[in-house]
Amino acid sequence: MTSGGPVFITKPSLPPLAEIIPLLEEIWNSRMLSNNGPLVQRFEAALARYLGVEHLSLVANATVGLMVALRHAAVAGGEVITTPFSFVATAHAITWAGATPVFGDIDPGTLNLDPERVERAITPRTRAIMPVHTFGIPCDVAAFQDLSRRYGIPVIYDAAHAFAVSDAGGSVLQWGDMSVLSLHATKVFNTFEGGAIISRDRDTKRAVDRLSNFGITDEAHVDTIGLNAKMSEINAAIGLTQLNHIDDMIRARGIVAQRYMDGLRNVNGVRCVCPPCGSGQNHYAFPILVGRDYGMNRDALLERLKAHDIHARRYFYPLISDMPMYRDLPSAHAGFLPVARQITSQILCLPLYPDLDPARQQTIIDLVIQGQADIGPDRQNSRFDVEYLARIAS
Ligand code: T4K
Repeated sequence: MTSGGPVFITKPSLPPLAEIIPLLEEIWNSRMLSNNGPLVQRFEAALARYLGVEHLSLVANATVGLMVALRHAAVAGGEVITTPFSFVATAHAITWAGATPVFGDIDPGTLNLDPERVERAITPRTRAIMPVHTFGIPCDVAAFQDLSRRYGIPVIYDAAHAFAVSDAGGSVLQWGDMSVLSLHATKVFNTFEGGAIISRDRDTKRAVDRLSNFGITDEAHVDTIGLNAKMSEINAAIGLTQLNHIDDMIRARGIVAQRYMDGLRNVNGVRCVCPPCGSGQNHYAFPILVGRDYGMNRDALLERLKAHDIHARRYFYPLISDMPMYRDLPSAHAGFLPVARQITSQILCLPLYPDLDPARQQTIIDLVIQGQADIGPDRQNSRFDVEYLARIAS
């Protein structure tokens, strides 16, 4: 066991307490705590400016944000094509919106939903496509745009991981009909809990805002079945102060990611999953794939790190399509999702946050390097696959 305390997958960044006090005083003085108060309005405008998008709505978290976006797309009673390789909120939001998730396989390079597989899954019941920019790696946005245009189906991005991610054309959040960001404690930019819906136009933003506020249009009128998805003033106060530091936080993440890249570049059987060079990355996560030619299987490496009080995470394992509430869907059949199945058995996200101690990070790198030579009984990935299938079936 190495000393130095536990290292978790992430450690939320916080602004200096002193910066937040004046905003708390504003709240205490105004007694406006929620319902599109002054700090929410200020933060909404500031965040839209920072992200380079025009129509942004703050919400309580990404899960309700996705529910609102899907509700606006009127998906109820139909199907929404999505990825099985994501956090369970992706599929749950579809189900809560009254639709059935249809799982498509993923691209082995980006780990994102594969547009070709999506096209094959489109039926007259398809109401939307919901890709995820997994780990902040941009989806093939042009291909999804093309599908959307040809079939007349909206694309709603689960952009929970894609804060400040951009490509040559600017923010990836500009693509699709709507994108939903998470501002949760574990994300690149956090407001403790929070989220944001980016809409393509003003009318969509208006509709989204109404849906997030019970469907209320004015004191005497409610014109749709909305829900309470509002962000509170205190979350907005945190967001406003976090904005002062976000560039430094992303830069620091980049340094940590680069140290992993340098340290793990030549490890046999380990592939670092990285966004394409030159894109505006946010370094949300550092996923590696532990292949069959590594010295042990993924779970053995996870345990080895744990023995040193280092808590890597298997994001995302199991596949959503293997969870009890989804595994009987026709699209969840293992044979349809060979890439996702392979990736979920190999994926491991290493701890990454701005102030990760370089010495502790070196321990992580050393342990991964040592594992490549450690050919023992744990190495049997094929056995792992069998165990995985048995576990999810039980
Ligand atoms: N779509 C996608 C693709 C998502 O990944 C997510 C959320 C969503 C939608 C929904 O977004 P939100 O509705 O949450 O806005 C965590 C997060 O709770 C979840 O937000 C996130 N994705 C998911 C990938 O990770 P858990 O259950 O793995 O978190 P937990 O509690 O095990 O925390 C991980 C580690 O982080 C802990 O070991 C310690 C550290 N931690 C965590 C929290 C909450 C802290 O140090 N401080 C904290 O406050 O789900």
